[in-house]
Amino acid sequence: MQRIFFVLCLMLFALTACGPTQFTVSDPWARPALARGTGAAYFVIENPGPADALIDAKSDVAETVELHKTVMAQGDVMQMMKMERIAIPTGKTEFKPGGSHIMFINLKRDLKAGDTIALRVVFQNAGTFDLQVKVQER
Ligand SMILES: [Cu+2]
Repeated sequence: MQRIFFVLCLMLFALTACGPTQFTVSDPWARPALARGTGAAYFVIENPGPADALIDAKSDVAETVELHKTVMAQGDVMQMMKMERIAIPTGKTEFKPGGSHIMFINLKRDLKAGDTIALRVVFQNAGTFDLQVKVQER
């Protein structure tokens, strides 16, 4: 009985699933920031396929661009960790403040609200995506 229920669920899911059928990276944005300081970029990933991983990020906007994850360290302190890769499971993954992000270190110029910055992100399976990151207050 349980098995039949499971199969029914799968069929229902297949009929009603309306997510994207291809890997997408959408809504790239960054907070305003100052030259020589740090900044961060965020976006939403929809991965309809098997687990993937973000493996690289590049931008001319900063001296250094890193993949960061935010973790809870000792004493409930939020700490950012540089990652070589960030796992992207099947489904929706949101890079956001307090979570995973692309870190800009030593910005070459101010990031002002209304600006757009170019950011290239590379995934192990899905490949390379060139993003136009909108600078905005959120
Ligand atoms: Cu960071």
